[in-house]
Amino acid sequence: REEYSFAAIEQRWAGYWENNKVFQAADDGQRPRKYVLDMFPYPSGDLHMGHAEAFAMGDVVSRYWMLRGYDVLHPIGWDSFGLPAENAAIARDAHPAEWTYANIATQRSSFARYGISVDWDTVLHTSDPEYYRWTQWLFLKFYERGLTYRKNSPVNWCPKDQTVLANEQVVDGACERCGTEVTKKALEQWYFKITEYAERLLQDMDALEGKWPERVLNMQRNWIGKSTGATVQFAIEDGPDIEVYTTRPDTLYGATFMVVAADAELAQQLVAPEQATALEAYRDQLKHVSDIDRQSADRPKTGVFLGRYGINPLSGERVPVWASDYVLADYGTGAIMAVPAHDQRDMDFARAMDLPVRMVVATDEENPEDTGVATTQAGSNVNSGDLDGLSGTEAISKAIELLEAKGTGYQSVNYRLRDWLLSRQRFWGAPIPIIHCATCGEVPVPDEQLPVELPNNLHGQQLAPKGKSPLEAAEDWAHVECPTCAGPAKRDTDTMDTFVDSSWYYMRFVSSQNADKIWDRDKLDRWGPVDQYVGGVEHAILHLLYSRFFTKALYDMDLVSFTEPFTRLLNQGQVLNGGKAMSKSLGNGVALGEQLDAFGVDAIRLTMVFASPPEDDVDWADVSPAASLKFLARAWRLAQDVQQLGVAPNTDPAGGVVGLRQTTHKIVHETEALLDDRKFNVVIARTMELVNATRKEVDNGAGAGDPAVREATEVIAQLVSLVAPYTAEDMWAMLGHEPSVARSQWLTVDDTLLVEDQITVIAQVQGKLRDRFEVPADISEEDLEALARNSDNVQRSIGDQQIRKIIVVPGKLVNFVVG
Ligand code: ANZ
Ligand code: ZN
Repeated sequence: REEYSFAAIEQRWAGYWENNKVFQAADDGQRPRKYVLDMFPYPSGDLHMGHAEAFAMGDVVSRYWMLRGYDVLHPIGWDSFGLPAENAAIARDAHPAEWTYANIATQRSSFARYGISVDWDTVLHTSDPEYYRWTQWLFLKFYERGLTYRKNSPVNWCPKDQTVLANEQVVDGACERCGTEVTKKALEQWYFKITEYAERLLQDMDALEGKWPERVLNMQRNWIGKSTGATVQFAIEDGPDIEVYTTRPDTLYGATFMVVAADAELAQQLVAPEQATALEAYRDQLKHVSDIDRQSADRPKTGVFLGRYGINPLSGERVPVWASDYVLADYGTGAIMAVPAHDQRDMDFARAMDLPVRMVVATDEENPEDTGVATTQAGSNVNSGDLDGLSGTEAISKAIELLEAKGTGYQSVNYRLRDWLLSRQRFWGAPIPIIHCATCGEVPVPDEQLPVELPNNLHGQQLAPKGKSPLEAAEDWAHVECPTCAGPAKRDTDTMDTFVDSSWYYMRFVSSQNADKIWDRDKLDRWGPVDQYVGGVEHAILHLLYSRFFTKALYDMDLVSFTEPFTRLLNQGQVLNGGKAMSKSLGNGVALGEQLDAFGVDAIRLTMVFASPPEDDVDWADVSPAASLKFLARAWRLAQDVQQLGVAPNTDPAGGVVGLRQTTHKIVHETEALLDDRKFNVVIARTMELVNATRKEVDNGAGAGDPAVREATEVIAQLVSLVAPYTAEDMWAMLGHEPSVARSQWLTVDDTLLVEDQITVIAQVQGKLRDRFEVPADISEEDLEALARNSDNVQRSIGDQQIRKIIVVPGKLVNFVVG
């Protein structure tokens, strides 16, 4: 008898699926479709444990849907532009493409070994000119629609990577990639107008409720940051009117001063001549303060009086106007009415500058005028003219009503979301397809000249960060004829943020080899949107928000027919070791390759999926790939037994032992619900139960020749195939079927086999039998007791005696002790 050997089994099936295109979607209109997608990998070295986990999870869904008879599209590609390749190229004096495509080759063969059910004919790489041609084409479509524009403004700058960053790439004031503290720089940069979509990005999340992790939805909601309040006009003596944005128009009577963002142009427009020098000095000093410090609550408040006074539109009061850094230039109107009694930042400023504090909402808290602690609870308005006695939303509505009547304010909405800064001063990205002409201005590169390919003569040190794009050095490349006037002109030398590439790749997959069109619209209509997307929570805002924006914009351009790209989202957990994320500095890394060599692909995949629910972290120190391997061998031996002693394939299972058939059908039935719920680990536990029940029947029951054993073993092969494709394929062949198990038919559950096991229990009073019931075997103690209590015979026997004690023996009896 052959022993289970993962190495021999892997060898037998190596290349089988790819060579036979087992996982190519038929797209023949015969069957309903499902589109499963894993976030595509970045080609930094070989696959690691994190990839192994994420792809194992996605594969469960993909393989399950295939077994359920769906035509499944499950593609793979590489997010292959980006900084690491460029840094590697500088270090090795090479071209980024060399490093990138070598890593892709390594990862590709690892993916093939890992047995992921992908269609290898649809592969794409975002750094291929055939792909980025369309990234550029989309840039121009957005440009045509006014959704791409260039502006000069202070931007986030990473001093180490020497490039600008989007707001989304600044995490706690640092570059999300290298951790360097981000500074500000005034630069002319390209933006996508994502703010135009803020409200739709927010509203459409309602439909994702329950389908996306709540955590991701909340992170996106917070990032979009909708706030509702009022825009209020203050007239300025000897100056232009100022508008302020406030969420608390009910506190208008407590506005004892105003503050303008010191770095906003408004501050310069407003400042009285005698204060201009002071303002300039303050602004200079600001340049050295990071955004994070500016917003920090415990930093002492600083500012400059602008020498101006505003008039409160409701009270008519005259209030001084200050400039400070705690007000941000690019939020709301860049100016506020300060209400120190009810806003702590304003309170701190008032105390620092000796400005008056006036309580206008009386609450249970101590008077802020005395304590210096702003009060924020709900209460009743005081010192507030017509607003006196009102509270909360009533006071807010009334204030807005009064402002509207005077024409000095209105209800308004603000979003924290900012436009997406997409240009980068780096080499390894899609060149921005714009030509700058002294005569014609910005000229889009005509379609027929796309792609604007990267020059291939730059490498090594020429790519070193210099604060301007390395493409500036490619003079032959940069200097071109203007497409409009044929005069001398220059290409834009910035490249696009790689998040632009990944914002639309899921659409390209439906026709990734189409050289003439970005996608085949019919195919995209048939396949899109993605039914199940799988990837890490680190993309909660960046990639997922950008993709949602792209989808909506493309819908508005009538290029796609759906408005949300990913119907369901699964965030797999991390793989830890010893309770901590694997890292070089901790020295707790686990090399995927070594694990695969030691235990085989199947056991590692099984271990990943069995360890915990997919959203939870897996601690590699707590799991046992050796136990997984043992289980796989046990499952495999059942197929071997059926091969040697069992009935032929396609034998009617109806004559098989009923007990095992009931177990099989019950487990398949449960599995369907569990898989819809993404409880993959529980599915594996059920599979283990089925293996045990079947083994028992083979060894101590009806034997391997019973048709129920074949039926159960075939189901086991299918369930095993969700995580352990090599073992499952081998089992399927031993069971006498043509490969592939992936294309086999899912068992149709026979409802008559689902009846729960019934058992007989008895009810006693003082140890004497009084009644009997047929109940489900797994009845709870409470239900059993209630059933016995309600029995007529039992009640008659107890009569008016006191029940002193009730003894419940699960599965057997209930005894009432009375007297
Ligand atoms: C008066 C007031 C009284 C305020 C009060 C709050 C409490 P959210 O909810 O985040 O939208 N604000 C407005 N623009 C600002 C800017 N550019 N920089 C810093 N702060 C700004 O916050 C809106 C509130 O933040 C506004 O309401 C304003 O202060 C402040 F008891 O106005 B409030
Ligand atoms: Zn021109």
